[in-house]
Parts: sequence; structure tokens; C-alpha cells
Amino acid sequence: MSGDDGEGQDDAAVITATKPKTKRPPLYKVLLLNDDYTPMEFVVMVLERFFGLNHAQSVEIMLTVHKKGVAVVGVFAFEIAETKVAQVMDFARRNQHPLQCTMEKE
Ligand code: TYC
Repeated sequence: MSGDDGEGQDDAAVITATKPKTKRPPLYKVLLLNDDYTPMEFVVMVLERFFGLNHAQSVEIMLTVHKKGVAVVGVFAFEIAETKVAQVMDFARRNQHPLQCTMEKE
């Protein structure tokens, strides 16, 4: 970089090499879907147990899903979102409720 070969590319090379890297890992929304059969109390329990929400927050989100059909429960890095979805789906299945939980890139 210190030699001058007359090509005039040194400045451009330095700018490219020092460009700040602002890239953050992508985030994923975890969504809870409404259905006609899963009991409201079960959904509230799921939100408290797997998403660390308090009772009031859990009731509020459950009612949003109940009324609107879907709600974002939280936003996480890929592996965390994947784990939450798996935990909810497994817990619902083991209790024979049709509750659905999915994730999508933010
Ligand atoms: N709609 C359900 C009922 O009336 C309650 C419910 C809420 C189910 C949220 C799923 O994600 C859900 N029992």
C-alpha cells in the first residue's frame, strides 16, 4: 500500500477494508395462531411458561390472538425462535390441543 506504482488504487482499497460492519444476525418473529378448540387458560399457561410473560401480559396476548387470529409473541435469534416453536408445539401435542405456533423472518 505504501509504494506508488501509478495505478491510483490505494485509496479505494483502504476505504473498502475499513468499511464498518453493521450487520446483525437476522431476527425471527414467533407467532401464535388462533383455533376454536385450545382452551384460553392453556394458551395463557403456554405464554407464561415458554415466553416468560406475566399473567396480565399473557392474557392480553391470548385475547389478541383470539380476536385477530394471530399475534407476535416475541422476537428472537433463529435458534431461540426455533426452540420456542418446538416447545409450544410439543406441549400442545402432548396435551392434545391443536394450538399452532410458527416463526417468520422479521
Ligand atoms: N379461540 C380459543 C377459544 O375460544 C382460544 C385461543 C386463543 C386458542 C389463542 C388459540 O392461540 C390461541 N377457546
